Amino acid sequence: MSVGVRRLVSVMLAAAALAGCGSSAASDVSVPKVAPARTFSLAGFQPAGSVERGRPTTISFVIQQPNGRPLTTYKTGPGPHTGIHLIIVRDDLTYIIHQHPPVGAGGMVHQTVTFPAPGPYRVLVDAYPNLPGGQSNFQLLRSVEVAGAYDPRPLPPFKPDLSVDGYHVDMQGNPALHAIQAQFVNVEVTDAHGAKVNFVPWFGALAHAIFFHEGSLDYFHTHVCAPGALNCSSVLGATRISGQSTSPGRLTLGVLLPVPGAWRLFLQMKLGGRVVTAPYTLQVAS
Ligand SMILES: [Cu+2]
Repeated sequence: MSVGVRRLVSVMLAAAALAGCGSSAASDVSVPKVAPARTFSLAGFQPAGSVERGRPTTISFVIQQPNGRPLTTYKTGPGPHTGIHLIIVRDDLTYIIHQHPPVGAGGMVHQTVTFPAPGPYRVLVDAYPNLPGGQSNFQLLRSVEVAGAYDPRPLPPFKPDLSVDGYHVDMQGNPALHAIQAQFVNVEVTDAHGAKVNFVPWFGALAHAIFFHEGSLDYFHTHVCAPGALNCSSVLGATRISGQSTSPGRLTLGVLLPVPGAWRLFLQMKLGGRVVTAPYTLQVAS
């Protein structure tokens, strides 16, 4: 998420807090009127209240343009940077849900998800609008509370080799990562018999690397594509980065993170017809 978006979000939250305190405040207190932000926003977001774990829940919203009209046209075509990406993480980064909901009539978006456990969740809508001269993408945020006792877990330490759904995912070395620097990390993926897997495109990429910062939940997202693939790179400031896979079982991930600290990487790929998520804790120096 860009600093600009974060600033806007905090301005909007401050505006909401101001509006919300009107009911209990004395009536002679004058609250300055805050003009509506000229930005994209989520309208009609559901669920409005807390939800239950383990039960299908429909998330729905419309993205409202700065001019107040619903956003109905999104980028299409090759590569992963199309449409809407709905990414939901529990605040402690123990769970992730990643979906690509279709956009319905009037820009309405519906996606049914099942929250796995109680606690607060960050809902991140990463949108790629198809607007002339517009920005390539932006993120909008909401929170959803899943009822029940929240038992937050600390991030586990970095562990290079993971067993996930019968696959072996092995990050080569313990990478020395730095904020703002574009770096590459190699990952090997083998199946239960030790054979190198064949990566297949899933939503425009052979693998998706989704990064969230511990605590602040800052976000970045890079992709691994086949050589010569179109629209694979992600942009942070003036830097572009994309990962590559030139042989079976081997991914070269692009890592480019805006701030130092502990990050959780969710590495996702489609193997054997289902999405496999390998989570890594990465320490990023300044
Ligand atoms: Cu992706």
